[in-house]
Amino acid sequence: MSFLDRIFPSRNQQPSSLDKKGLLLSDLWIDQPDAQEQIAERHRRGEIDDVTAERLAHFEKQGYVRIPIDIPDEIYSDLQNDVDTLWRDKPSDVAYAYHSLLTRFSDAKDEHRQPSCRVADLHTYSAAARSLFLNRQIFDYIELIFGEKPVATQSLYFEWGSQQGLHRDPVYVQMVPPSHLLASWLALEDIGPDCGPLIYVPGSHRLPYYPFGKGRHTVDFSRDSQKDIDKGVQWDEKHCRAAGLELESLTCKQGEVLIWHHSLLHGGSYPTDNSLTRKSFVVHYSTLSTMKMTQNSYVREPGQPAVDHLTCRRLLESDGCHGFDSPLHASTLTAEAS
Ligand SMILES: O=C(O)CCC(=O)C(=O)O
Repeated sequence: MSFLDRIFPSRNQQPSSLDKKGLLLSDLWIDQPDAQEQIAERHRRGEIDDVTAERLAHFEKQGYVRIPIDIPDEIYSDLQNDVDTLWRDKPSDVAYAYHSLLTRFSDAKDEHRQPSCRVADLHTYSAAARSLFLNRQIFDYIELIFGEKPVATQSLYFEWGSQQGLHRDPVYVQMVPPSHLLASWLALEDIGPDCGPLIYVPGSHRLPYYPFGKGRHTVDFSRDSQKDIDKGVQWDEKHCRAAGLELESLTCKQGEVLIWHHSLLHGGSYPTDNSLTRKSFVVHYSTLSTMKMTQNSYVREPGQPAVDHLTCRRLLESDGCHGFDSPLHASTLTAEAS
């Protein structure tokens, strides 16, 4: 038992977030045993068309769905210009991460603009990114899967692949309740096999979670070590092998979206051609009725352990789609107003 566990015994007495099979507890209709019947029934009643019924059925079985969306060409070019301007101006109210926690852009080093770098909440800086963050075509599917109004909580822009190992989002991204989490991944250019495509394991959303503590699916960096995280990776690999599940990688055209179930194992593969970019935009969503704020942690100064934990309740809205402003940007607005 650790020192912290001895002085705060209630730390370990959180209600379990996992069911008897080790799956994340979920009240979403798509996670109920009769989900396929519900889809068939809605199709029979004419509430959803053939394509939508097929896509929802695929999502329920495989844990993801691919949908092509129409995005005007200027959005792609405006976004690219905004990213170039961002790296030139380095504002303090946008954050990025390069092998670290999120750091303010004002501390960015030009040499960090390379594979595995990610920009957080570009949607507060770029109108083009905001139009993707609050994209009606994607929201329509997210709303169908949740069965209620969604809220976009966070965006991530990748100029290259993340090179992140296979993981499940709820282990790191906390929503209220934890199962109310979906993600969309949008290809900002054609994605071939050599640029380090997105990888995922179809069907893995129904595999049990590695318990970091009793009934605890989340990693807690104050008590879990890299060894615990590695054990979780081995656990996932073992369960995929036992279930005969295989890795797939996403090669696709610009404008294709992949929406994944909260528990789908996914990550970023390594490029075989380092000269290639792999531009993509990821958005996380929860449900508007339950998620009252978003939060992020930012390193106060590069190389320093001190971290600011910021929250944001400020909602942006477009075409009936809602999403949170970034905590970092919202804190700057508050500081300016006071
Ligand atoms: O695009 C990628 O390489 C992976 C993104 C990812 O894993 C995530 O956003 O959770």
